[in-house]
Amino acid sequence: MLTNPLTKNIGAEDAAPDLEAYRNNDGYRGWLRALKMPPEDLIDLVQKAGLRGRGGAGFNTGLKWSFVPKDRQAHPIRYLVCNADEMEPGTFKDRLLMERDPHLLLEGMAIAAHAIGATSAYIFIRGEYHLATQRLETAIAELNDAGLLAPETTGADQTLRIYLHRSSGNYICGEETALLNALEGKRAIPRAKPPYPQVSGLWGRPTVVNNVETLCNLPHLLLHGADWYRKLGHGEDAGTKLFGASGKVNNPGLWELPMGTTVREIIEQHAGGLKAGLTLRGFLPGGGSTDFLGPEHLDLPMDYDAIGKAGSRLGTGTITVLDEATCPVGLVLNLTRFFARESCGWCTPCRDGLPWVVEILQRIESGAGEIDDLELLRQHTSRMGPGNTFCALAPGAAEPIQSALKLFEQDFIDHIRGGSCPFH
Ligand code: L3W
Repeated sequence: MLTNPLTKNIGAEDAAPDLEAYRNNDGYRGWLRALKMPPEDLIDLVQKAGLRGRGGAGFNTGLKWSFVPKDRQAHPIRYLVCNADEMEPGTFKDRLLMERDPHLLLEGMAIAAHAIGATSAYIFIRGEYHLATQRLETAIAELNDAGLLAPETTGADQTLRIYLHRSSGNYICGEETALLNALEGKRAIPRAKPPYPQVSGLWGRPTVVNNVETLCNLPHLLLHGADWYRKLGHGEDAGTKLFGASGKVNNPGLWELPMGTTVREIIEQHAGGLKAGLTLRGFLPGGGSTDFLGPEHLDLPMDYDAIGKAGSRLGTGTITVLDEATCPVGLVLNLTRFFARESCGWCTPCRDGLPWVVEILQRIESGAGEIDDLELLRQHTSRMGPGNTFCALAPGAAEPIQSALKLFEQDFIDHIRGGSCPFH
């Protein structure tokens, strides 16, 4: 039985299957099956399969689709948007999928569009993803030329149109409502939620925003069923996931593994362990906007709830490893500089708070900090917490800082007392 649905077409060579090769390998069969199902049954199937959003929040995908209004006469126009604006620090999973198997994503989009009744679908892609853009453009043209998205195949009233939109913005464009504003040609600032996009999204119409990897799970889920999909996971969560590791490991990269694979297996087996002479001090489980966990959490399964209960988030599932020879203050400063630069400036705690935090971290890292700065950091980051901003950027940026202050407080104190960075 298939155990690597996301990467089954990805070989050693840097190439992507064209439409013919993709179809010869079960391609678009999941979608043809989906087309025979009433949308409600399709939504139910995906919900029961337990597929959770792979963009970082882990919201149940079928449940998200179920919020789209059922009454098609009252809501004739609906949109599907694929969030391909991958910019989370340490995260490079969606890029692999788009570059190496673009038809898998397009098939997933066609399935999702059928489920929610969308006849227009957008891929909002990070502007720097040149190769992925090129390969998706080619794949969309192949699909259109083959007439596969036309009513004769889909049975829908209209052809499904898939548009590729290159982002000219920054990290905040990956937040789903800022993304919708950017697609509408407006300034990319988050909108208040509720209303959630499923009810009022692009141009005020019901809209589902799904991450690339989430959509790539759909073709094989349809082909092999919900039970098969659930059993792919080793723990509480269903399916497989592209897990990654970066930092001073021997073999940084990405691997498709069952949900629930332990952190230890990813770091020691797949990433080949830390480089000679280094030991693990901590790790960010899934991107720069998650909390650090320590070596005592190495045997945790990479599941949403298990990582959540340990005090962090699975996020994007791409682990950043911190070794004991790397300065945690410098690492956190680097991340915070990124988040401060990428803030859209809409909310005060983010626009003004993050540059303040950068200034304090910079002071500490350079050895010019004072012991009161630690309390200042705690205060500033607590003011960025959930509920104080429109979106998750500032609360996410606060997570590595707050957890570093708990786990590595002595390093901050050593910088201040020693008057310089002990790692230099
Ligand atoms: C209806 C409700 N829908 C939630 C939907 C919502 C959205 C999804 C998740 O941030 C995280 C963030 C980053 N009724 C609903 C509902 N929904 N409640 O579910 O929503 P939410 O608000 O939990 O999260 P979010 O704003 O989408 C995502 C973190 O991911 N992250 C960042 C990843 C970045 C990338 C990238 O660069 N591509 O993936 C990593 O950890 O910090 O916490 O669709 O509509 N009651």
